[in-house]
Amino acid sequence: MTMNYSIDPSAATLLPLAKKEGIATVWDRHKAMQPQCGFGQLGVCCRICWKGPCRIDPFGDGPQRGICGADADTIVARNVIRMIASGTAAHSEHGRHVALAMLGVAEGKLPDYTIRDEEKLRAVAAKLGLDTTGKDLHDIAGEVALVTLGDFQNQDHDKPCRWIASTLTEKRLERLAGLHALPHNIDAMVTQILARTHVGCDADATNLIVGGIKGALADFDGMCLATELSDILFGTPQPTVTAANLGVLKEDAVNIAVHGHNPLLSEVVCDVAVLMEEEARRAGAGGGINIVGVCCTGNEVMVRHGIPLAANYLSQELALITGAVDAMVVDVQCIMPSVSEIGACFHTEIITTMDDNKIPGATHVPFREPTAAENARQIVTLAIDAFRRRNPQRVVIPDAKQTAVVGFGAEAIVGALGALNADDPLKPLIDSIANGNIRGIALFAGCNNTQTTQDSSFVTMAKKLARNNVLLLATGCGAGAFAKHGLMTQEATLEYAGDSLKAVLTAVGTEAGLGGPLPLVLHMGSCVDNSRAVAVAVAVANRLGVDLDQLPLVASAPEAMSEKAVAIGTWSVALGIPTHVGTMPQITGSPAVTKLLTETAKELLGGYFMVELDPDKAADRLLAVIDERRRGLGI
Ligand code: CUV
Repeated sequence: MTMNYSIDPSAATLLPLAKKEGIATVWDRHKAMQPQCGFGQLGVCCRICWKGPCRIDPFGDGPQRGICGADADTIVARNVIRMIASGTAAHSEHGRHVALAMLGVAEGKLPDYTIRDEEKLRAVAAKLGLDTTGKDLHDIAGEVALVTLGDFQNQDHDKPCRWIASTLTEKRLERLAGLHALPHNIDAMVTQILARTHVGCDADATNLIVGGIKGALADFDGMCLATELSDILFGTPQPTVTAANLGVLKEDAVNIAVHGHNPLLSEVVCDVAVLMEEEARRAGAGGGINIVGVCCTGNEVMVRHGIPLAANYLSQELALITGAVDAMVVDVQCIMPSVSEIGACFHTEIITTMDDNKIPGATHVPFREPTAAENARQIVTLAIDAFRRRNPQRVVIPDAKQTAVVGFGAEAIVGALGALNADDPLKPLIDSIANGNIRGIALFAGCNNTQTTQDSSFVTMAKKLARNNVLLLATGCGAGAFAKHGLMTQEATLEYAGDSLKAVLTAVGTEAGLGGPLPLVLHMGSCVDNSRAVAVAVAVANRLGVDLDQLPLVASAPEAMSEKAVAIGTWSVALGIPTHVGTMPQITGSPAVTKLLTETAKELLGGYFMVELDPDKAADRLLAVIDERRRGLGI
C-alpha cells in the first residue's frame, strides 16, 4: 500500500511505523477525504458571496447559473485567478521581505546581515539601469532596494514593473504589452484580482483570465527580485556536493529542520548553529548541530551552502516520525498544520517564527531582522533543550540518503559552460542544441500532491526525457524529488542520459572541474528560483535573436498542488513556454477557460498548458513539442 503513496524509500520505512503508533499522516487524511467534492474539482463551486455557495451542474440537468447569474465560465475563471492572486501574494511577500532587509542592510540597521556577493550586487544594479560610478556598496544596495520596492509602489500604469522590464526579451515585452498584460505594480495586481472577482464585477471569462495572466506576471516579477536580492545577501549558488533524504538526520546530533521558504531566517539559524556547537556537545550531542532542510527553505540553503535536504513537501511529517528531529523551525508557506500534532507525539519542538504564520500547538519565537541572531540563538537553544528530552528508543532514521550535486543557478551554468568557451560561454549550449546533441530543455518545477504517487511522476518523466537527450533543470519539490532519488549525481548521468546528452554533460562537467559529468538534473533552487531558468532562456533567446516561444524549452509540474504553482505555471505560459501539469487543475468545469488556457493561449502567447496525468505519455508530449519547436527554428 505504501508504494501507492510514495516511491520514497523513507516512506516505506516510516509509514508502517506511523500506522503502528496511530499517527495520521497526509496520506491518511487524503484517504479519509474520499470521495472529494466533484464540483470543487471542476472549479464550478462559487463561494464568493453569501447567497451561495452555488454550483453549476456539470451534466447540464441542474442549474447552469449561480444565484447572481454567473455561469460556469465566470465562476471557473474567477476561482482560478484568485488562486493566482494568492500565489503571487505569497511569493511577493517573500520578495518584499528580502528587499526591505536589503534596505535595512544598506542603512546599517541590520547587523546580522551583510552583502555577501558584491559582484552580483553590481550586476543587478547595472541590469536595473542604475549608475553606480563612484558609489559605495551600501549606497548601491540602498538604490537597488528602493528601485525594487518601487515595483510594489508604482502607480503609473504605463510604466511596467522595473524587474520584469529589465529581464525579458524585447519581443516578449512587446507581445505582453500588446495584450495589456504587463504589470506595473505587484501589490496592485493582487488587489485588482480580488477587486474584479468580487460579486457583481468582471464576468467575462477571457477578460478575467487576461487579468490573471497579468497577476501571474507580477508573480514572476516578485520571484526575480526575491531570487536576485537573496543572492546578494546570502551568496549566489555554485556547484556543491551534499546529500538528500531522511538519512541525512544524525542520531548523535541536535537535528534542526529548517522548513518553509524565506532565507532570511534559515540563513541566520545556520550561522548561529555553528557558534553553538559546543553547547550541543555539552548536552550530549557528540555530533554537534545538524541543520537539514525541508521544502523550499531547504532548497535555498542547499543550493547556497550545501545544507542537506531532508524532505520535500509530502515527506515533512515523515521527518518528525523519525523521532530524531529536535526542532522544526518554520517560516512561511507549505507547512502542514499537522506538524505540531505530530511533533507533540515526540519530543520535537515545532517553532513558528512569523507573526502572520502561527500554528496552534507550536512554540512561537517572533523573528525580527534587527534581532535575527538573538532570535536564532533562542531557536537553537530550544532545539538543544529538546534534544535532552529525545527518546533514543524511538529514533528510526531510514537508511535512505543520496548524494546530490546541486547549486546550478544561471551564473553557475554559464560559468561551467565558460570552461569550454570563455569568450562566448553560451556558444557550447547553443551549438549543442543546434546540432541536436541537446534535443531541448525541460524545467521541472512544483510540488508534491497526494493525488499522485509521491515523486513518481518526476522520476519517470525525467528518466525518459534524459534518455531522449533533453537537458533537465529543476526547482522546488521537484528538485527535492530528484535529489532524494539520486538523479542529481554524475552516476545518474552515466546511467540515464542519452548518448549525446551524456557527451555534452561530460565535456562541460569535466572542463568545469567537476571530475566528471554534470549531474543528470541541475538543481537551480527553490520555487522563486524558477526565475533562474528564465534568465538562462532569455540569454539564449537574445543571443539567437529569437523570442522565448521559439526555443525548444518546456516546463513541467507533474505533481502541482499549491496556488503558487498556479501562478508560476501561468507566467510560464505567458512567457511562451509550453507547460505540462500532471495533476488535474480545477478548471475543467468550464470548456471555455480550458480551451483558452490549453489552446488559444498558444496563438496569443506561444505558451500553453498541457494536462496529462500519465507521466510516460506526458514525456512523449513534451518531446513532440520540443521537436515542433526545433522544426520552427529549422534545426
Ligand atoms: Ni516553494 S509550493 S510544495 S515548497 S514546490 Fe514544494 Fe516549494 Fe510546492 Fe511548496
